[in-house]
Amino acid sequence: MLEAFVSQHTDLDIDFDFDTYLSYRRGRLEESLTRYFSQGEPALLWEAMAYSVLSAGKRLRAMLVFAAAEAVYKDCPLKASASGLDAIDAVMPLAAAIEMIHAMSLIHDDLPCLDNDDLRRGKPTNHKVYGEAMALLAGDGLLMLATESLIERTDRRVDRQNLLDVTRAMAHATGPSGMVGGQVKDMQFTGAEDSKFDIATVESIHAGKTGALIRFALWAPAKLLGASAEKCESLARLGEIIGLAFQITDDLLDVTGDATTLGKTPGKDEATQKATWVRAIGVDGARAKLKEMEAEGQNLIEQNSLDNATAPILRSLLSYSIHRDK
Ligand code: GRG
Repeated sequence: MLEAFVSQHTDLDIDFDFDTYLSYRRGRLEESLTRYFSQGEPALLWEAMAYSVLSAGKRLRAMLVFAAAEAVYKDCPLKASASGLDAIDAVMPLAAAIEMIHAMSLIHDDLPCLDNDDLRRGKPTNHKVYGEAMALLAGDGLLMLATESLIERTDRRVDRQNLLDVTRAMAHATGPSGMVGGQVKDMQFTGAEDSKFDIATVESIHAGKTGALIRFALWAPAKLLGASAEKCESLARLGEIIGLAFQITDDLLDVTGDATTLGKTPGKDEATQKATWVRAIGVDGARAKLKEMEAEGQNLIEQNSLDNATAPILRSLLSYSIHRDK
């Protein structure tokens, strides 16, 4: 079965097993990331960057990149021109860049000046191992390396204008209109009484803080491979749904999860009075909202024929982002 994935990334006419699919795709990502982080100077900075980026999380964002690439590749110009470029190879630097940005955001989020967390992915947080100053700089290093390596490592057969558009969109999703802006709103509403925020506030915090990068992870591979504007847009909309559903699940897990499974400290949202979905609409309300989002996502995938009938990768990733225990 794995051999079939190796030879036919886009035409999955084999029995689809989601766990096998995830483990194979994660394996390829880890191989590339390990290669990217095998050396560098100053050594301690590279060690601190590698500590976080190679410490395996769920790799959801990278999995979304691969799934979107597979969804569009058979109809896109690169495939049509028979360039010989494999869909996964074409988007690997993009998947790695997104994982670097995600890792940097976790390092900074865990710092004492923000969430002040000791545990991440089941290990001591970056600043607990390397100190605050090095953790700050490891985050800065990862942020810039993400851009540098995306531009440098993307195969020359990928259209340069598409690469430029994707690089610009990556900065947009990460910066003040995306992740950084969402984090600032999150800070501004932390500690607020329930009556001081509503669903629209929570949605806007999370659309920036978590949603922007997840939306980008589904839109960018389609853009990079030269897919139609309609395909890019429907994948972006799916990204918004998955981003929102993922964050609602995160808020629920903070209430219902345990530290060992989560690999991070639960109960922090309540302790710090964060503006979460659970505080806005309660546990039952959040679960009902998740059901709605899942149905909307499944419809979107079906109506836009985003999944191959024999390999429901996007449908499985949507469910995975909702029905997870960590
Ligand atoms: C981008 C310059 C710059 C600064 C970052 C700190 C900050 C500003 C933003 C915080 C972003 C953040 C940490 C959002 C939370 C997203 C979230 C739910 C993270 C957990 O993601 P998972 O569950 O983690 O995918 P794993 O460990 O599985 O990868």
